[in-house]
Amino acid sequence: MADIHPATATPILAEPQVIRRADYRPPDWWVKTVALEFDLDLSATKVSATLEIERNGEHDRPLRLDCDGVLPLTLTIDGMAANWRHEGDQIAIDISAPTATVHLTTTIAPDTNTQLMGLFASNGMLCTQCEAEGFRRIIPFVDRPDNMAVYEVLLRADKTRFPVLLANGALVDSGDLEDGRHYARWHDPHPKPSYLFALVAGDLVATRDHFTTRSGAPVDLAIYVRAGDEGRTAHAMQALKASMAWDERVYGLEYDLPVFNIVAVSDFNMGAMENKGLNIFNSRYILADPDTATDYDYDAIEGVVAHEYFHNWSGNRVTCRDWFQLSLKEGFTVYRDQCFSADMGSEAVKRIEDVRMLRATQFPEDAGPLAHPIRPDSYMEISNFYTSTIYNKGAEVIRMMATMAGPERFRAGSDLYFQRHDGEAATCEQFVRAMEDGAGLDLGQFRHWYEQAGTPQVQARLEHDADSATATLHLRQRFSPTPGQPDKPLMPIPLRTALIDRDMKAHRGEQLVMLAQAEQSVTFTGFARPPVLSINRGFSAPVTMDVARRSGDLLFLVRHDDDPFARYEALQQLVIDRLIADIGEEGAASERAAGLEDIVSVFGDLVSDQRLDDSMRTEILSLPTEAFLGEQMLIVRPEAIHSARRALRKAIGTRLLDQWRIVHERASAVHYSLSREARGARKIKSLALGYIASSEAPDAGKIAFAQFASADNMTDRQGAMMVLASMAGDERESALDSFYNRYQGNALVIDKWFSLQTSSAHPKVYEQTLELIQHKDFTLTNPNRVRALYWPFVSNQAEFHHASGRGYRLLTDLVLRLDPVNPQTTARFIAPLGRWRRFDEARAAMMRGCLEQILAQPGLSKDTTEQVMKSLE
Ligand code: B3K
Ligand code: ZN
Repeated sequence: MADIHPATATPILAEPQVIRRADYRPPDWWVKTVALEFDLDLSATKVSATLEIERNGEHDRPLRLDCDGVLPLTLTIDGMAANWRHEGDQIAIDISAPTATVHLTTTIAPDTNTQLMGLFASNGMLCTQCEAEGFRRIIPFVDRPDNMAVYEVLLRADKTRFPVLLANGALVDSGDLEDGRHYARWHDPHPKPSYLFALVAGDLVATRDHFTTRSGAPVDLAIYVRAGDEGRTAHAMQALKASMAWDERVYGLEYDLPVFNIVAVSDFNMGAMENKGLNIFNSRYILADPDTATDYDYDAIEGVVAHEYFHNWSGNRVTCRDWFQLSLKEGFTVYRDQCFSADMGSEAVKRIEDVRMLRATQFPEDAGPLAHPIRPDSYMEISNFYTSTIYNKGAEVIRMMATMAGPERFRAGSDLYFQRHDGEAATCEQFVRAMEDGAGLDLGQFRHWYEQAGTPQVQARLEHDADSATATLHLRQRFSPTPGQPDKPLMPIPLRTALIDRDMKAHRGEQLVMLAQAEQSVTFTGFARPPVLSINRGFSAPVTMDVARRSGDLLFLVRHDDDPFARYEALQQLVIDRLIADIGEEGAASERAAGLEDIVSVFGDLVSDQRLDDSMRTEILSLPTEAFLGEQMLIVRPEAIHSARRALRKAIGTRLLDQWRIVHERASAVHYSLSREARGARKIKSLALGYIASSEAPDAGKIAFAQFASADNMTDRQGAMMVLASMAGDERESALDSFYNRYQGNALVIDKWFSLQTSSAHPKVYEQTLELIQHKDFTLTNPNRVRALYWPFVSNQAEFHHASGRGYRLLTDLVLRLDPVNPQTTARFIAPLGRWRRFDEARAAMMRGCLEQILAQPGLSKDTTEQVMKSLE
């Protein structure tokens, strides 16, 4: 086996090299066409590649091919054996002619590839993940997104073990070979970068459907899963067809191949991958039926299927020139999938969910040592830059352009972008220019949103003058320094604003106020009495707002604002102010805090407010997380936050107990369906159950167990299980056991079983987590399982930040064990330790100590090294 190059992590010995955006140069040689042949086998796959290459310009530099753990076993140039030399993580070959045919062969071992990058094995099947730099783990190549080539792929494999053979594009030939083997030849006519290459081989079954594009082209659709899972693909297929129709209707973009294949795999580093014509998915974003998937899972599937489909244009037809432009495809595609999901369901609820996600993941990133602009200037390991900033803040930046332009002009901008850059590898700057030219926007100052890290802070104050009957809005923007960016230029911040009349409980129309200067005032006329300020409606700008507003005004907005997001926001602010005051923090928030009576009373009104549907009602009545409350404080106090929030939940639960019982009963009477009403009923049902449990009503355990036991769907079952998991008593144990026994063997549901326990507020959650790490179903080689166990624990603020430091040690132990197996997944777990500056000295010292211990580990991956080094800076 000496000629096999196992795809293991390359240990790094020195500090990883920094790659800079300013150093971009086009490649010295283009690869124009690629013919690949694979003899597929779990432990030894033979790969051969024939590359037609072309010198780029006048120079005598060698052809350089990127490689990571694979070297050529044979290499010829125009049929003649050629010499190559190793230069860092590339091989170099001298070539004198302007064009040449390069042929190389190698052998790789997919079954030892635990990093899940390149070609890897999962449950006996073979599949690839090449973004960002996985292709170089299959064959040495010009592995960068600006090299776009046409691919033809010949797959050969044992017919019994790998009856299905898939690659990008369309099948052009297939047939049987000797010795029980068979072959399939695929051709993709669209030039693409290597990161979009994919192949799949396995024993899979397909669910099939059809779509006809607006111009009449037929498309065969298929979703491939393991036998037994085919009954759980209908929702994903439905989402795919809806996405295809939506992109035609909203963006005028049609699909461009005769087949669209999706494959679900259980071992996958992220959600899914948009390979041209062959999307590969983490099975959690494909498989769903009412018994195993929650309503939330259904929505996530719809969103991810749409996201990957939309990449066919925003990512594949127009790709990225280099990885610094990642947000060009990711920010835009997230914005597109957000709008799609809003259209499919409730726009208001979707906006709240997206903002909640942004605040939970991106705002902390922007305020910490890993802060970076949506178009970064440098990186060590590109896998570390698939961040909430690139994705979610990137989407907010596109959304601001859409808000400023309005729908029609935004569409004109996007039309121009696709028309200008179709078939190209483009830059963020080119997107902005297309928006300027097509939408007629001046985005000169707006470009700072691409360059600058950190969340802008906006202060707003409304001043009323009775004599002139005017209201003047005073605005100010501020920025905190972020790593490498001590001073920041001013940004244009679009704020959707309305001034609401106190008597009429209405406004005269919303305005878009552009805050572009450090301080700015806008005067509104015709206000004899002071109106109530509603600002950053719909969360039109990704900023933190500090609005000088009395609690009475917030209570007014909760009751009367016609912008659903603003209503949600007003109640969140009331609750945050109250909790900050309860924790004993001084400052403006505490001073303006409403009394508990007022908060309970507004909750009571909203529980039965007829203008709200149940889904929106649940969003509004959910308390902010402990982690989000921590974000509001200079120094996070985990125990104080935990007990203050718990006390408020108990008060709301106890005082409104009768109402929660009524809501729970009303919602329990609604039969299961996927209608909006039924889904809303399930959502409010588990929220009501949570408040009943918080009230410590003696029958709470019984009600929760009854919901668990009688549930005919996963939403109700998991909702009840979440409440039970935090309670003491027999009901908890018996529900957990029955849940486990019922779903043993269903990996996605067993993931839930792990998460339910490690996210709970049970006093013994730490001990339970230790036991789960030893559970026979726990494994480090499946990223879903690792995340299912550890991520809820790490996000469980009071537990992870336990004063003893035991939470930090538990995470450190994971990082040290997981890094040699899967560096990409490991590196994601560094950020929670990197937040040490926000904690008291004792905790900060322990968190730093853990980071130092990790850095001292010999052979630590480049991925983890980068995150730890930045976190310690
Ligand atoms: N483009 C992929 C992400 C690839 C991540 C590589 N580390 C999925 C997506 O954003 O659609
Ligand atoms: Zn994406």
